[in-house]
Amino acid sequence: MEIHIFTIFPEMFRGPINTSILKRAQEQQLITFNLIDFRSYSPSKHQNVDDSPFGGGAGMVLKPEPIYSAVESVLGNVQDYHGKILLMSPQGEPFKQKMARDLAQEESLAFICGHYEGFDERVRALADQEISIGDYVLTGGEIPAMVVIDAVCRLLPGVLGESESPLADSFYHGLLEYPQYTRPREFRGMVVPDILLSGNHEEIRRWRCQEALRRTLQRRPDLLKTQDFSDEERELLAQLESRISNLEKSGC
Ligand code: 9D3
Repeated sequence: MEIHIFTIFPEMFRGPINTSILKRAQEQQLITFNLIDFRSYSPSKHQNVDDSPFGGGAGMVLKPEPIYSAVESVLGNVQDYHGKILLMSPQGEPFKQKMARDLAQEESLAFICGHYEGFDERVRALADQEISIGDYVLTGGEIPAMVVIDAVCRLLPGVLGESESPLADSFYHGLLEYPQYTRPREFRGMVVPDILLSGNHEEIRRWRCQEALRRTLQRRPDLLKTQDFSDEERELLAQLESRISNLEKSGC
C-alpha cells in the first residue's frame, strides 16, 4: 500500500512511521509513505496556508489553493486517482475497526491534515471521506491520521508476524479481551486462576469466552447490543446474566 500524507508538519510522522512494526513493513516493501508539506505549494511569497474567515470572526481558515495544488501535483487529477482521499476533521465520521478493514482493501490512501483550524469548505470537495477519531478536541489532524494509518497498516497481509495475527483481535469478535497471565504463578499474593494451569483446553476456552463476555458486560455493554452471538456465547452470557441477577436479589 502507498500512503500519501499532506500536512504542514511532516516531521510529526517520522517517529511513528520509522519505529517498530511500521518501520519493518517499509523495509519489507509492504508499505511506502510519502510525506508532503503543503506549505511549499502555497502561491504566496510567505507561503501562508491560512487566512481570516469571510464574514469575520476569530481564528483562521486553511486556504484551498495550497491543499488543492499539493494534492493534484502528487496524485494528478483526483477523479482519476485509484485510491481514497481522506480528510481528517472533528466533523468527520467516527473511526471504527470496520473502517480500518475497508481502508485496508485500498491500494493507495491520501490523508489531508489540518492544524488547529478549520478547512475552507471547498477543501471538502477534494475528499472521498471525512474522518474523526472521536469526540475530543486535538491540536490537529496529524495524530488522528497516524491513528488511522496504524490501525489500517497492521491489517495488511504480512505486516504482523504469525504471533501478532490480527485474526486474534478481540474487536474481530466484537468483545473485550479475556484476562491474561504469565509467570510467576503467584505475584505479591495475586494468583493465576487454577483453570489456566489445569491443562484442560476445552474448559480454558469456555472460561476465556465467559470472561470476555463478563468484561464486556461490565465495561462496554454498548458493544453487546450489535453483536451476532454463537449459541455457546448466548449460553455463557445467559449464565452470567442470571448469576448477576441472583447476586442482586441476594443484596450484593
Ligand atoms: C479553532 C478551531 N475550532 C473551531 C471551533 C475547530 C477545530 C478545528 C480543528 C478544533 C480542532 C481542530 C484540530 N483537530 C483536528 O484536526 C482533528 C480531530 C480532532 O480534534 N478530534 C478528533 N478527530 C480529529 S480528526 C482531525
